[in-house]
Amino acid sequence: MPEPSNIRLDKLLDHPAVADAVADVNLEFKERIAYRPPVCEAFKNPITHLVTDAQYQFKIDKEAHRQLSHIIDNAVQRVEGNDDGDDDVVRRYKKTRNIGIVFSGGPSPGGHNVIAGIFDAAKAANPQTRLFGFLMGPDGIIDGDTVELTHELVDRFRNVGGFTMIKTGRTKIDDENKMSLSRETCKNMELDALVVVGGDDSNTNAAFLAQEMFEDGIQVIGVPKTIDGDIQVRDAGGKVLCAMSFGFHTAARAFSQAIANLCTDAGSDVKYWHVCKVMGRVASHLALEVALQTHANMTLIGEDLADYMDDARLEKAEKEGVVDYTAYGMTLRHLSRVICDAILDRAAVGKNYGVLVVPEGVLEFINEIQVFIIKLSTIIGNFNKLHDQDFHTAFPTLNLKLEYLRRLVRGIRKDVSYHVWNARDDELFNDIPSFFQEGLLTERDSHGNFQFSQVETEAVLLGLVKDYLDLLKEKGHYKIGIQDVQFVKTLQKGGLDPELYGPILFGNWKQARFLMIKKTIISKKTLTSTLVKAGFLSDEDPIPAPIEKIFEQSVPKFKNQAHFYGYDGRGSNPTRFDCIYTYNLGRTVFSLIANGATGQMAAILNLEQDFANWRPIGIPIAPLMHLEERKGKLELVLEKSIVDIHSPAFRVVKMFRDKWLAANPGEDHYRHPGPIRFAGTSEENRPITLLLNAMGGHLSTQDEKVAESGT
Ligand code: FBP
Repeated sequence: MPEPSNIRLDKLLDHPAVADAVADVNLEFKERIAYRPPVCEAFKNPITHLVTDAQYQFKIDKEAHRQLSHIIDNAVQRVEGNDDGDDDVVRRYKKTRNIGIVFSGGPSPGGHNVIAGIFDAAKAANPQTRLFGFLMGPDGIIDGDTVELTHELVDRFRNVGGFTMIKTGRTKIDDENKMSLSRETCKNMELDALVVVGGDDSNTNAAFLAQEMFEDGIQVIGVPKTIDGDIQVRDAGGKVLCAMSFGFHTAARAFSQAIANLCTDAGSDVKYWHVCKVMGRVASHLALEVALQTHANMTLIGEDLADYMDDARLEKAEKEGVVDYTAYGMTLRHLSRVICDAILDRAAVGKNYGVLVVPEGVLEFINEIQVFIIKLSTIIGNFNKLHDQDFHTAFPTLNLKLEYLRRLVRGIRKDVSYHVWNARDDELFNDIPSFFQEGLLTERDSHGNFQFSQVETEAVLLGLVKDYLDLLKEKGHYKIGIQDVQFVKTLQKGGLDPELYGPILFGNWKQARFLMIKKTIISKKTLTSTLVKAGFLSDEDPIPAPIEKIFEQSVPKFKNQAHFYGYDGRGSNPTRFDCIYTYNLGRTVFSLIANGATGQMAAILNLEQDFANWRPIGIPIAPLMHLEERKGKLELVLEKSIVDIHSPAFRVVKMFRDKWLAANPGEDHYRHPGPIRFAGTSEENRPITLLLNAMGGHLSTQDEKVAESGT
């Protein structure tokens, strides 16, 4: 190899190593796009047919009957291979079609494989069939912005993350104008079918589009997408139809890898608490999976916090014969105390570090925040109704707004809102950092729609945690435990007798491996006076160096690092599980289209089992819809699925909480799921929540005991 100084620039650029480095594709990428996921048994036949599966029943909403009459009677359909279709069936299956596909909402790893699956199945059935991608999400349908999906285009994105092929957008087709523009686009393009790849709202949209275009003969099929994992479908009897939306596994694995690395770092330099907010707009599914994947020291689960009951308050209320609604659900302040307890418990055994996982949507489950939103909207609404000036003009600064709220507590009876805001509200509200108070006080609609995702949740919590830790430190409760052997060594090295000093300094001398400096010793001054009182020192003497050293080691400095895991994991290349899942979802979509279905959502049964047992199905969307309040109106929507606190996955996490907190002298229990590897066998793994929840039912008390003992 020539000396670096002798390489001419043109030669340097020709060098294979340089060419590799500057190429946009690397080996892993090449392997990805060359990979062809296996297909479910049904797709090995040249054509498929649909078989209605009557074992699945739904409790149908009257309004869904009224608004979605064309598709409400749809049933669950199994996609099966068809060997002996007559000519007519084959002709219908293989007819030339135009199919449009749209991505809707946030990107979710595997979306490109949905397209690839539809594309391969459609082209295999009939090479003349044309597929179109709507650009930039539903706006592409409304505006008629499309790109034809060619072999060349599809092949560039196989098994690759993101939605870069056709992009995505969050527009909802939620009014008559947008609906009729969309219908016009589909008609003008002579589409046979429209495929909506999206979350709960997008699949709701898919149902309405299916209804709208039923008489035009345009079929609409939905695909369950979202990293949040909150599309999980069961029938009325609880039988699972869709266990997990696609992309969840990849995002959870990406977050988990990064968080597991932080666990290693935290346990190495032992000085930071890492606070990791993980995406999931509302539901805490991703945080739960991260807990299972990483065994981080503490993971908050919003749904669990909402379930909290303050027994002391309930008891008091019962004695007084009143109902205390504030006893249900956890307050922010209480939550910060729970976090502080964990920090204190670890500090007591010398671990002034750790990893805390916070779900993005946690505030959604804090009762008092919901109550604030409603109360403040009412107060602002009342003010605006009664005065010439609007609330925000009358009180332009946060201080003025807060002062107005305080006046309400003092009871300005002429203001109709005086009974809405009480002293407890004021007290809790004053606990909240000012930027969050400001956020809560900004104008919103009468039902208080609030953008939780825009709030720095971790900052809100950390602010409260730090304040309380300071208080605990002042009171002498927050200290770092000192290992007994270390104390003995330090004192002996400095020529002092540990047996003499131990009982003076520590509250638990000889009782534990980690010694806690007495609560009354909170400063060098109090340390000196303790030693003076014990007769070990006179007022003028300096504190002996070894004692001072031990004291300093016992003084906690809470240092934290905040992280947000969201967009990065959402943009990750899919795990092998998501590659295979999404490709087969795409094949399922085409089978549903080719067999004339509409208003169905593609899904795969038995995702938790071996691939050989995966079964493609169509789930009717309309029977799943129910009425929910949205922007002040009752609307038919597909229900979001939040974490079930009785599910095996949550129960396991709950049982292992203490073990993973590791507030004892032993090791931490961090788990390293490793990177998302495309090759090898580890990527055959499925989401752990999926595996656990497939066990169904509840764990027996015996199981819980076994788990708690960690054996
Ligand atoms: P979808 O429900 O559309 O899949 O999006 C989910 C999500 O990734 C949430 O986890 C997150 O809160 C939100 O999108 C972020 O939205 P945006 O991309 O608009 O910032």
